[in-house]
Amino acid sequence: MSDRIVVVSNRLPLTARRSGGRWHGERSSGGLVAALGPVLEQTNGLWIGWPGDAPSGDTTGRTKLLRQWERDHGFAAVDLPPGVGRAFYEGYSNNTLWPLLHGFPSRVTFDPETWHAYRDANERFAAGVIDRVRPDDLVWVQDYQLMLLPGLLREARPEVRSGFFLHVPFPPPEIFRILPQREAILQGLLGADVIGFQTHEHMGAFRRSLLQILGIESRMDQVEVGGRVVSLEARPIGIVTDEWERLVSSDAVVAKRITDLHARHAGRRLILAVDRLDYTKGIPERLRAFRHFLVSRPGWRRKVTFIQVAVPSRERIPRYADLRRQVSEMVGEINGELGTATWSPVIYLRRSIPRSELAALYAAADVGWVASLRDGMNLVAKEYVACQRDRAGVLLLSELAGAAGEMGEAIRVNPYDEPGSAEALDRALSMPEEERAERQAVLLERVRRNNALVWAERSVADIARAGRDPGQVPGSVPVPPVTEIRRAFRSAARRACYLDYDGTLVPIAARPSEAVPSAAVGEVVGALARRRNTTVVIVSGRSVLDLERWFGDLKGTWLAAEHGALLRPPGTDEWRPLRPGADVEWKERVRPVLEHFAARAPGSTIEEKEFSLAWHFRLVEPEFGDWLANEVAAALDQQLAGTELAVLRGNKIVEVRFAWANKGEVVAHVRSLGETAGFELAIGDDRTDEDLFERLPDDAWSIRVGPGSTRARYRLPDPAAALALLATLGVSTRRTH
Ligand code: ADQ
Repeated sequence: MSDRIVVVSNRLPLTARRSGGRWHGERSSGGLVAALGPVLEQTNGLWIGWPGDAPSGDTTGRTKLLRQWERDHGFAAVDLPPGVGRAFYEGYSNNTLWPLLHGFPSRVTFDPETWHAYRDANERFAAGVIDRVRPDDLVWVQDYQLMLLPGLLREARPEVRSGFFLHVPFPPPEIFRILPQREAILQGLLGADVIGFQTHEHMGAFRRSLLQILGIESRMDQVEVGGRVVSLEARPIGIVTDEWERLVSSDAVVAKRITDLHARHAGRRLILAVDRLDYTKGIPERLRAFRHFLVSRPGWRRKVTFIQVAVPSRERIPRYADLRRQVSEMVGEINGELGTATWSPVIYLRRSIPRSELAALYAAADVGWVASLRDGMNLVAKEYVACQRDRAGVLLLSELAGAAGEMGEAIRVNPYDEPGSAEALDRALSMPEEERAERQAVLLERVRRNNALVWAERSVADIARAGRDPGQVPGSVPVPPVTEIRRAFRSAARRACYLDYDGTLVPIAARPSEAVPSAAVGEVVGALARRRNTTVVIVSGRSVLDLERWFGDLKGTWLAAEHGALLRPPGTDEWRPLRPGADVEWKERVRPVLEHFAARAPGSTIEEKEFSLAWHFRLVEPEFGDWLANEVAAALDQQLAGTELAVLRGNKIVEVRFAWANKGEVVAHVRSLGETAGFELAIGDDRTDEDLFERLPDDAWSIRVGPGSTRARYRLPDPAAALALLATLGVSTRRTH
């Protein structure tokens, strides 16, 4: 990894503080710092962020300290005026975006003032980056406070590669679209080359918002905007597992604390919850479920203790202050109602505790309980598993946390289901050791493997790749040099042109039957075929019937139907299969599968050709169509494994056909019949045309029409441009042959 990494986050990992008249930096020890530290060090990187409020009065010492940080540690500070900082952070970030992104629309506050502050703050962060960034740097922007930054950076420095990672969830479009600034936020994100999410679910929700709000269609893992490709990645964040394991296995302070905890709670099972005091974490819900557990299962009373550790957070926001009061009251209620003189059901620690204390609690607890109502990932779940090591406690994990997708061996709970959660707790406490050990071993292995360092390295590699692979970026495939192509065409003794039909000679239409060639197409192709020593091959996925109808009269051209399964050589009326004697009995097995899916997607149709079956879903709602298409492809892939058939995803189509029926084979066949042409040209618009490009020599004129990754050397925007190019070749200014 040699490119310099520039991380941008709301907070710097150091906060400037004054004590005893002197300024000093206080380090925060979050997981992000630990994960990014190594990547930044390796590349001599920079971290740009806010260093904490500057109190009024003399701040010369502070300014000096910040300068020194940048020089010595690569920590560059972006200051925010107090009014802006507060409206940006507490206002728009935490009172608008946080509840919205977590899917709590009723908690969202809309205030145009805070939006201005958000934009202002993002501009200040952007300026901090723009001042320092070099063309080869990789900029990596963190989280929801900086969603406009990628767009601002793209405007000012389009050459710089950048990524964005969203630590929190992305909500379904029905929720996201209530945000008055929804377009600006989406556009801001699309300024990045890579947008990373914690889970596929969040990524899917983002894609649906792009479609419903901006009308931008995306593919599974990429979006094309303004001639650029933005990659989408699901990259679940991890923890620095080694550090937690080391604390538990070889730190004397931690070992002592664990012994103390066991002694203090001898004869009782410990249940542990650790959260920021935030309404998304389901703290009251879990307390209610715990109370339900004790009330409905009195046998467990005095045999369990529930330790709730909660670090206060965002306390200047009223809703958070309310939550703090509510939790304190609930704890008091439960202890008052169910406790005894020698037993408190709930122990409540409302403060930030040192890592060694946290590690000891994780290690000593029999059950780790995560009850998030919504959570991007939830690192506590992973920290608990890491600290349990071989001890095999049980993790109760909310199915609404991102971590649930990765931690299937935990006991999943719906945090809103009070009796269900109580029952799950009972199950966790009663689980036989063998089963606990089995689940823990698998979880631990995965937490170790998908750790924070791997997350950081993969994410940085995603950004490094952006803009480097010419096949991925439409803008980087040049337009064809028309004059040069004409010259090459004229000077060659023999020429061959392979032309795709749909999307290349005619625009894609809503229904295949509507994509009828205009008179111009016939004229251009006819003129080209009339040039001497010029072989023209129309290579299409269409049926014999369609090609006959539209090009039957062009006796001088080759026609290749069904991707080359059937060929009509020039000067004949006769169609021949590329492989005679192929058996199509398989269609009887595949048709019912396609019919099953077609019935679920009104507007989709099944097309039967001589050697293939296809399911078209252009008229189906795109998101649903793509999702079903994945299912069809997966179902058929399995069914057809080991046969000579292939399942292909084209443009709004899933097709089953013989693996040998591909356009590359047509090139091979035509080339095998005659002298090699000195001029070879191929034009096509989709995946199936890539087979054409691949089979031709490197110096052939290969042209992709429209967007999408390609191995073609050149790109034209649309069929009209392709037709114009072919027209100039068909016209002979001087009859040289
Ligand atoms: P958070 O909402 O902060 O993070 P989480 O992932 O659980 O949620 O991380 C909390 C961190 O704070 C943990 O590392 C934990 O050890 C620590 N912590 C909690 N209580 C503490 C206490 N009392 N004392 C000391 N430390 C304490 C956001 C998203 C998450 C996402 C992370 C990382 O909301 O969904 O997992 O970012 O991407």
